Amino acid sequence: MTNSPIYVTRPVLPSLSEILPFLERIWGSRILTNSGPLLQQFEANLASYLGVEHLTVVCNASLGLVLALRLYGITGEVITSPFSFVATCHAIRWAGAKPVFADIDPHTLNLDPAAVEAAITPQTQAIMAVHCYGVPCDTEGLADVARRHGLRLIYDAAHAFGVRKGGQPVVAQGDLSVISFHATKVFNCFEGGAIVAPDLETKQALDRLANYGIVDEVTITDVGLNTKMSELHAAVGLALLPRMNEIIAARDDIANRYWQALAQIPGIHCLCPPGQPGHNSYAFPIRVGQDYQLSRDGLYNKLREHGIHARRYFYPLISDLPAYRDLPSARPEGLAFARPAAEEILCLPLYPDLPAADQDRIIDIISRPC
Ligand code: T4K
Repeated sequence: MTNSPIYVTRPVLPSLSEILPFLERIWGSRILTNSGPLLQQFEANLASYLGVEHLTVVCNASLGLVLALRLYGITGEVITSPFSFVATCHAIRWAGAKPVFADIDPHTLNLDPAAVEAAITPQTQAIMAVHCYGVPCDTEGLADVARRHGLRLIYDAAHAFGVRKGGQPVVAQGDLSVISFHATKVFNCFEGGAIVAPDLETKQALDRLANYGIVDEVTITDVGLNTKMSELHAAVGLALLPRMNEIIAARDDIANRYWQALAQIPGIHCLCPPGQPGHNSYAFPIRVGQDYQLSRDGLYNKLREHGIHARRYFYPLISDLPAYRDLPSARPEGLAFARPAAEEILCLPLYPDLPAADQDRIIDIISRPC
């Protein structure tokens, strides 16, 4: 047991001996960025690990989402979830488009296709759905709505590294999917992300957008950005990737231990049952019901008193933030399931090397909070 704070997550790092050979290659070549050899190798290894053919690695998922929207020239309305990290909606604004909120399904916490369909107007151009906590969206339902209304379907797959649905990689769904490799994610490169593309032509277009729109020394075809990943970040990814099965299995074990201990407590509803095939145990969210002894915030504060930093992902709702709350779709009566989710959900500490004694302490406090 430790008295130091227990955070909601901790990144896994490659050992220094695992990363050193990659650093030696960088120092030897003095190629530091601009699609260097490590970045290219990382893209190939990553695509193979994820089971997809084409992807563009970028410096973070936020800019990946901006590029995805820019690729299709989307400046009209984009229907999205209010129950997500702010980056989802900020990306829509940075791309020059207009976010429109639709409600979530109370079970998956992801966009409800029927609510999406009800929010469509003549200005709607795209849907940006989030696989919240790595739980797959209703991809068939969303694809059906997108197809019938001629909309682009872009997935914020920030949480969905390695997730499979029906045996297939969930990041292969939709027009594009954007994964995050931030320090807080299942797989990290300190900072980073990837956009999964359906074909080589789309990948090449994304590569150009990620590098100012440059085709060659004298040809610049698009108003691109600089969203490249450096060789140093790619080195971290290359060194960590071979350990990902082991890392996800360790996360599953922690999630399973929580489930065994907490699922029977009155008022505590565990939202992501472990052992679901293809899940990545991104988080362990619990819903604190009326029949628990404390409110969600009461439990959050109680854990804090003990140095345990559980987090209220995602509170406040994006639609309640000053930048978005005046949008017509932000009215609370239209978000009947998202609002209670933001008020009742708490994500417990989960990372592969969370010590069992620390996890027992967390379980103990939740079991006997008063
Ligand atoms: N879409 C969704 C659905 C997302 O969740 C995110 C990011 C994005 C898009 C955008 O992806 P990126 O552009 O970041 O690639 C964190 C992360 O900063 C953010 O990446 C993440 N979602 C979000 C859910 O969580 P904070 O403000 O809660 O992070 P912070 O600094 O409080 O970190 C949480 C805990 O993690 C700390 O208490 C300790 C631990 N930690 C954190 C960092 C950064 C470490 O141990 N080491 C570290 O280096 O936003």
